[in-house]
Amino acid sequence: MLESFERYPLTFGPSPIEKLSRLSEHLGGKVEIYAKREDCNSGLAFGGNKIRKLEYIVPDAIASNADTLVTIGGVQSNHTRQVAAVAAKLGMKCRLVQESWVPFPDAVYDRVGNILMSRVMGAEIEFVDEGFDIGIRESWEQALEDVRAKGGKPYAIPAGASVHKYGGLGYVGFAEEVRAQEAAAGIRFDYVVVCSVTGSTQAGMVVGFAVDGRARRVVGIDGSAAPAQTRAQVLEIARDTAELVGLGQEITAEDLVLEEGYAYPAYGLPSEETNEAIRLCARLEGMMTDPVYEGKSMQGLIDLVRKGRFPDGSKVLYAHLGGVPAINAYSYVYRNG
Ligand code: 5PA
Repeated sequence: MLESFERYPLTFGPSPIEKLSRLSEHLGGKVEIYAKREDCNSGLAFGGNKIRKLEYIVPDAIASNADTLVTIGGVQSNHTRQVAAVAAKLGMKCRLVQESWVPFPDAVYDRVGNILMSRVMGAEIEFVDEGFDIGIRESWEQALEDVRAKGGKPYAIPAGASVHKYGGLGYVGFAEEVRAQEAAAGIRFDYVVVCSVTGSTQAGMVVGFAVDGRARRVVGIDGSAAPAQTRAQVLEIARDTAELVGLGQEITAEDLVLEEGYAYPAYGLPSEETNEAIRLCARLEGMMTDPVYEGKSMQGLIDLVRKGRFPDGSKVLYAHLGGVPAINAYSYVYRNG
């Protein structure tokens, strides 16, 4: 489906799939859990889901003759760190708007983890005192204007590289990659579990898996704590992406599964249950997840397995989308492990 789109390689190649045997056993052994390791998909500053999305956006940025990538996220945004890495790799400048999406008081919240790396990679960083919102922001539009006013040529990448005409393509490619890995291994996954916030990760998967009738087997776990907005954005991106790639079938609201029960108490803040899931997965599998995104989707996965949501014998693929650097900004929460 992606043959007619240009792709600029930024990843190592297909990301590995591994079986989480000890976690599967711990949860009763009736469901086989696997992880697709998007958290180690690239050598660009620890990689993650945005690197895969950016492979289909970068050709457009290069063609536009831009000299500066401009994007937005929270202070500990993984997305802004990945855009900073890609800009460095391309020899472009990078301008980042970091809004106060998470009211978190850790003393070094704005010094460590993602933002530390963005600084080291040379991005120009601007803090804006605005709360969480996945929509198009005035601060980002102003940053684009500011780059232009100073004689630069900006290229606009929205939050999470999501509401961009090519934002959904990377995760259509993920589905195609999974199909090839399934064929090679002689297995087939019954469900895919994925964290959803700005939406293009899940949207791309829904389109990619619609090809073989598995759109509704993509189980989104909301991490935004604003699920109505995330749901609407996933649906819009999925529809636009379906049309763009010529899917030949319509994506409806019923095709979109989004579990809303795990993002509490707020976006970016882990609950005790999220922290238990992070510890359980770390202690059984040595696989780290973060308190903002993947810890919540891991919590969702564990809870849904325990509740019997996946029939016995199911193979469930957990998409690990990255994000671990942010855990450094929560050092006090994990001071005793
Ligand atoms: C993010 C997003 P989508 O935004 O495509 O729905 O992906 C959610 C998601 N897991 C899941 C990790 C590790 C993520 O980083 N992060 C954002 C960021 O600014 O980092 C876009 C919100």
